[in-house]
Amino acid sequence: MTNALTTNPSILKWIEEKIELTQPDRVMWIDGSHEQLEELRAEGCSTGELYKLNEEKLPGCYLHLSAVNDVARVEGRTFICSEKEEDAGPTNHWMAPAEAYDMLYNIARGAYKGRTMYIIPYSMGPVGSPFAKYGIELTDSIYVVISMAIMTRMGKEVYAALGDSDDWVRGLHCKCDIDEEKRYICHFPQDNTIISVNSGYGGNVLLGKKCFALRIASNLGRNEGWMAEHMLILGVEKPNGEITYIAAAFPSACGKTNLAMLIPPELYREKGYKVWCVGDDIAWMRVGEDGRLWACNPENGFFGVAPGTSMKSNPNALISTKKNAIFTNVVHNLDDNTVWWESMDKNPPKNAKNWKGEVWDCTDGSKGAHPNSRFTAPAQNCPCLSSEFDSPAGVPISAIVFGGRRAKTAPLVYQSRNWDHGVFVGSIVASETTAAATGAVGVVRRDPMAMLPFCGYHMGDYWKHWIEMGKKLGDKAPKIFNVNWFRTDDDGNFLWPGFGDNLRVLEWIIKRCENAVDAKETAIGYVPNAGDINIEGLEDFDRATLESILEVDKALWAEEADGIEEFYGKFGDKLPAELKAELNTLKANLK
Ligand code: GTP
Ligand code: SPV
Ligand code: MN
Repeated sequence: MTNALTTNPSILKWIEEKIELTQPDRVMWIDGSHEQLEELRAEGCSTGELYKLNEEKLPGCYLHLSAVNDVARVEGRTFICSEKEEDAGPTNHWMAPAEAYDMLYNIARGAYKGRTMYIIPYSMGPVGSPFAKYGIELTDSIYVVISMAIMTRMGKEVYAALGDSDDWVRGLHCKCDIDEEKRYICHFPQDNTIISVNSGYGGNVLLGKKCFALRIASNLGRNEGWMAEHMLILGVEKPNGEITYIAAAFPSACGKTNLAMLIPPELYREKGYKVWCVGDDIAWMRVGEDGRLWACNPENGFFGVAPGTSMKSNPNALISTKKNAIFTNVVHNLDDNTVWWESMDKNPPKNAKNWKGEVWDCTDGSKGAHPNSRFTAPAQNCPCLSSEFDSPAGVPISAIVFGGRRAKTAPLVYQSRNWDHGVFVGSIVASETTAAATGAVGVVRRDPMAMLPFCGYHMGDYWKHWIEMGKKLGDKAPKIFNVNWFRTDDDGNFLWPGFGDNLRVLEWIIKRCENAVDAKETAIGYVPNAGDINIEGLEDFDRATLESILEVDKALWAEEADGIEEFYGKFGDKLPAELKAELNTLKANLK
């Protein structure tokens, strides 16, 4: 093959087959160089796929608008194509591999005619680290190439790291006609292969992210004895310099990026507290040589929710977007060629286009940015990026935190009694749905470990894997907690201030890990004594409100237990006995 950047036979063979299938006019081997990326950005601007933004105010930044019918993940069109249907489990859509390949190849046949095939080599995790896994994505989208350059370690060093190995993840993306009826995101765990057709939206086409780092990697982790989770990773530094690392799983658009980049309240800043971001969406975790659980963020950038990101809510995220970033489906401010979204500030631009590219009147009541509009920003831009970000060993995790968006029921925070009970707590996560996926918003659904749309195999086997990891970790296992920042009053107002003030809850969590504070035993686990959550310096928030959001309402939890039992019913024999026992304990505790 001409200009090939590798002699790896498994890569060359696979690419030759895909060239034959898709029939590109041109093939471009992406090497990761600045020059090549600049050339592609310029080409993207010339075709309208990208807009170059104000170089003074947003240097190196671009705006991209996806098709109006293509703005979020499509869970109904996402498939796990395992050999056996049973291995996909009741929470995934399944298609037989032969049938899926056949259908997808029919869609992909000739799909690159008149287009260029870009060959993207990328690493999830620092190249050469024990965590690293490699992938090749073929795409016909410049937006995908320049986004992968931010979100992954992309470039020809991946070929050097791979040598002649065939241990790499195959990814084929074809934009086709962005036809919703022919949109499919398919995963073949037995072949380490992902095929995505008829979409241009990040979550469906940046194949290193949810497709590889969660759906395929969860299979790899199960087989190889590690974990791939939908978790942020952060470090809390105390005034004495000690850093405690926490991993937290919340469903999409429920606050991972915000928590990962938290700025401590003034009171804590004055004392010398700092929070360091290791990752905001995905954690790969394995047992280290010391027997503890170590975590690494396999990504190299943030694909964050834009609306709501402001200097007030998340300055670190906003600052991360100020250079070399890509904005998708936000408002284009035509006066100064910058971007805007709801709640960025109180000054929506007067002369602007909305996320659909239409002239937008900010006074007409319509939203300018799509609720799932996103920024793609290099991790290195983040002012609070952890010095361990590139560490090949990862960071040691002391606490795992689950959470969701619940107006009622779940208290602000509680701790599980032990690892198996913690697995139960993760398995019963429920949350009100958000705009991150197509479908109704605000409906409570079960989202175990925030992995419902991302677990690449049978959820019952996944829970079993969690239980086995606990056995391996023994008394070195992280402590497991659940949080809920989203309790509301009768008028729907959030009761807990959230954001930076969430550190007050993390502080309690860390103290529990150090056995430095007592707790109240309740039917669902350990809940803080209200006096142990520091509310000093909070305006308009009193002890009575705190007590109200720490409350465990037995009647609501009895309903919850019924819901869990019904949900568990889907898993039949695959429901681990440990979880069944935990449900029985919960029911007994509620009597
Ligand atoms: P994905 O990238 O989809 O996985 O989302 P995420 O979990 O990283 O969510 P993100 O941090 O982007 O937050 C999503 C929404 O939740 C934003 O609108 C935030 O303003 C809101 N949010 C985050 N943290 C809090 C909080 O502590 N309290 C309240 N009330 N809202 C929050
Ligand atoms: C999520 O939905 O959890 C995201 C965005 O992080 S996407 O990459 O679209 O999955
Ligand atoms: Mn996510």
